[in-house]
Amino acid sequence: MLVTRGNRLYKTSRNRRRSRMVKPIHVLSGPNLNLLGTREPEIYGKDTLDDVRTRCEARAAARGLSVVFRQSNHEGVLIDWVQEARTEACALVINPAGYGHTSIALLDALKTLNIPVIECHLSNPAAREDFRRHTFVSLAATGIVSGFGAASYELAIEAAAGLVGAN
Ligand code: CA2
Repeated sequence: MLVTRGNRLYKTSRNRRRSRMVKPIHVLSGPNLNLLGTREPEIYGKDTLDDVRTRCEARAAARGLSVVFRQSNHEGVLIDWVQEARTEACALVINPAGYGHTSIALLDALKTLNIPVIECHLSNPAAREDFRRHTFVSLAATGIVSGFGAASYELAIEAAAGLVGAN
């Protein structure tokens, strides 16, 4: 059985079962990603966000973990969810979408976290327009996964699982 102590996971035997269960990985997606799969498949792939959710859930389950998967078009809602992750998540995966390039408020919220933060992008913003080359969110990220389409989210789940010790 896997249990948490701080942000790390530990295995315990049945007779030494601890009451605290592993917290989920929170996966946040920013503005317009609710439309994923409906346009620009050559950049973002054909998967819908629901497909991405299914893939994340399967990856996490294979590591004995669960995910809370959410999307919002609103900066303040994303910030509220980042703050919630402070106490409710073992790690955070975030695709900030356009807000990654603009939002100091989102960066400030992410800097309050004491859990691994994996920034994730479907495309590789560094290989696109100049204005995508700077991402404020990266300043608070433990690591970044970009350019693998929906698989970026799965790789981010793998990275998060590794960082919290769910190997
Ligand atoms: O590559 C990524 O995941 C991005 O975060 C996607 C953002 C873009 O602003 C970033 O530079 C890179 C754009 C999200 C647009 O959402 C879509 C809506 C419909 C179809 C596909 C994507």
